[in-house]
Amino acid sequence: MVRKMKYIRFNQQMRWFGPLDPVSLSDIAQAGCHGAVTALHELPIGAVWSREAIQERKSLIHTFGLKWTVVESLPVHEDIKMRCGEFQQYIANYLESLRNLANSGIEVVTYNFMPVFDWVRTDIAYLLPNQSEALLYDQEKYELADLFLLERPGARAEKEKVQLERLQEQFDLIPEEEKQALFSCVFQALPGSSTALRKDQVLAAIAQYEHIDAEGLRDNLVAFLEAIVPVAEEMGIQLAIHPDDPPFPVFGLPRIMSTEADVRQIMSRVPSPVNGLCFCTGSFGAHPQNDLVKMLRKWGSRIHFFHLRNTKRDGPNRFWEASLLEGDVDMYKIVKGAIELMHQEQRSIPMRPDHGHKMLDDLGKDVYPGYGAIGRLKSLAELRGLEFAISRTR
Ligand code: DNO
Repeated sequence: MVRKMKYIRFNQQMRWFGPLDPVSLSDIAQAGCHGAVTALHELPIGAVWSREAIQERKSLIHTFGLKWTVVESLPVHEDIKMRCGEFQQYIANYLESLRNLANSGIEVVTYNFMPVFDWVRTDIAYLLPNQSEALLYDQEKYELADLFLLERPGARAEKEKVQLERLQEQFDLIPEEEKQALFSCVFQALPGSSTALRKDQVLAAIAQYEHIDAEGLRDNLVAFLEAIVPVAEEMGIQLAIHPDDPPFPVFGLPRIMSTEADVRQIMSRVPSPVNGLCFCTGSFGAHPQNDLVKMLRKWGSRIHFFHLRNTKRDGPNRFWEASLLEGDVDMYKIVKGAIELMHQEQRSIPMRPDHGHKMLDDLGKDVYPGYGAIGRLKSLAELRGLEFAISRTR
C-alpha cells in the first residue's frame, strides 16, 4: 500500500544556461532550489550528448548541492520536424542522447516542435510603470519586422493593400537604430533558440517549410514520438513537449502545440504516459481560448514539468509578461490544481519560475532576456508562498 505523504511539494528548479550564464549555480543554490534545469547548450542541434559530457555537467551542478534531473531542451533537428534529409540519423542520435541521459539520472526531457523559431518577442525591454522591464509580443511590430525587415516573400500577399500602406507609413516613422533593435530582438536575441541567424538564413530556413502545413507537421511529430517513446519508456524518461510561444503561427510557419485541441491530438495519438507536457502557463495563457485550469485538470497525469509565469493580453495577439500573480492566468488556481494533482498521483512535479522582470541590480547587467536572477527569484518566492499557504490550508 502506498503511504500518503502529507505535503508533496513542487520539485523547485531554476533554469541555468551553462557555464557562460551570468546567473551562476551558486545563485540558483542560494535561491533555495532543489535543482538546475539545463542543457548542453554548447553542442550543435542534432549532435549526440555523450555520457562523459553529461556526467561532467552533472558533477559541476552537484558541486553546488543541486541536482540535475530535468533537461531543457534536448532540441529536435529541423530535418526531423520536416522528415527530410538526415532525419533518420538525427532520430538515432536523439535516442542515443536519451539513453545517455537516462543512464546519468535524468528523469524529464523537455523539447519543442516549433519550426525554425523557438520563442518570439518584439521587445525585450518593455518598460513597466514601476521602471522594471518585461518581455512583450506586439503583433503590429511583428508584422513590421516580417514585412519590411525580413521581407519574407508571401508576407505581402497575406495583407490587404490599405493595411500594407498603413504599415509602411508606421515603419517609415521608426528611427534606424530602432529598426535594427527590432530585427535583432525578433530574430537573434532570445536564449535557448538555435543561433543568431542572418536575414538570408532565416528566409532560407522558412522557405524549407513551404510544403508543410499543420497536419503534415503534426504527422511528423507523431512519427518522431513513435520512434522515441519506446526508448523513453524503457529508460524511465518522461518527455515534456513545450507549447508554441506565442501560441499562434508566425512567419507563415505551421504551429501545432498552441491550444487544448492541439494537446488532445498529440496526447491521444501517442497515448503512452511518458508522452507528456511541459505545462507552460505563459505560452498557453497567451491564447484567449485556452482555459488553463481546465487543461490542468484534464491533462494533469501527462504533465511532467511546470513553467509558471503570467501574461497580460491587451490587444489581439499582443501580450506582455506580467507579474506572476497579476496577469490573465489565475495563478492561485493553477498552483492549487498542481498541488491536488501531486497529491492524487503521489509525485512531486518539477516546476520552475519562467521569465522574470528585469529589475533592481539586474537593470544594469547583461543577462539573458527573461532570465535575470532577481525577477525569477521574486516569482519563485511568490510561488513558494502560494504553495505553502495552499498546502497548509487544504
Ligand atoms: C523560453 C523557453 C523555451 C523552451 C523551449 C523548450 O524561455 O520556455 O526556449 O525552453 O521551447 O524546448
